[in-house]
Amino acid sequence: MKDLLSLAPEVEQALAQGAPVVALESTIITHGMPYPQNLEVARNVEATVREAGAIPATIAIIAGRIHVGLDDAALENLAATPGSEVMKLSRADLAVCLALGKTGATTVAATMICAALAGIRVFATGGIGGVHRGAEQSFDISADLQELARTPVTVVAAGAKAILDLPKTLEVLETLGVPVIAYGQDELPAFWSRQSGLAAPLRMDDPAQIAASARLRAALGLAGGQLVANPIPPEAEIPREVMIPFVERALSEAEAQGIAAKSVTPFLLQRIFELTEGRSLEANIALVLNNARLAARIAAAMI
Ligand code: PSU
Ligand code: MN
Repeated sequence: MKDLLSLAPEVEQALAQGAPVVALESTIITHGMPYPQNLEVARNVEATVREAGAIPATIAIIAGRIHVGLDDAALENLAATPGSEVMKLSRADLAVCLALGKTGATTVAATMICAALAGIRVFATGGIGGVHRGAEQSFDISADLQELARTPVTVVAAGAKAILDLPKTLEVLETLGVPVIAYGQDELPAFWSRQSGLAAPLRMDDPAQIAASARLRAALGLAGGQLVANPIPPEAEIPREVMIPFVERALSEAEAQGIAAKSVTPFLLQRIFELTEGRSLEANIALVLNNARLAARIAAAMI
């Protein structure tokens, strides 16, 4: 394992001392946001985790090794490389990327796997993948959902992206036995918006409760992690009724152009960015920073 896993010195030290560490994904950098905002966001998210008292560990595969914690040069290099030249890695792709000695960005699923290997139990991101609209035809259901059922990492996200079929995403998570915990409100948040029109299955108001339920899952011998759905701050949100027409338009364009498989999520995010004239990116940045803060508090409560 040592041959495959490279821990940044400060991450290794924090884990050895039992200090709080928060994992961060890299697909959001390579496939989720345009350059150079992606680099600025990646740096700001790390700084936010530090300010909140934890050590950040951004995860990516670089030249066939799993890196847990990237230095600034590695972060910059990843952010500046076009998404088309970096593999987008989920559970299915991880070992192939390593075997080929390639560079790849980890999705929520792959980041959870690498975090768990390193001994990190909390991970902050923007939004998880889920059940795509029309999945009854396309079968497009993100591997992120299965991963939450198998790998013991608490994932802090702003709900699932509103480009997805949220009711179906909740149903699949329920079937898989994944706790979906809204933070501080009864309603499931919908990424750019605080409201989704759907009741969240579970609610907690305190990071210590979230840490306790992670511990108790392990004590009960229950595999898998937890999804914490943290609403975007009110001042940064784009209300649901404003987002709906943009989302609908991006979805119909994707269908008309035959966008499929791994390209669906990056295509939709990029089109919504254009259609909202950058407003969706501002909201995306605010919610990721907000998730980084909460994840750091949960990681501290797990000590
Ligand atoms: N949320 C974002 N931006 C992103 C993603 C999520 O705000 O880029 C990425 C995550 O890495 C997530 C992936 O795991 O999209 C889901 O992709 P898919 O739908 O192909 O499983
Ligand atoms: Mn998919």
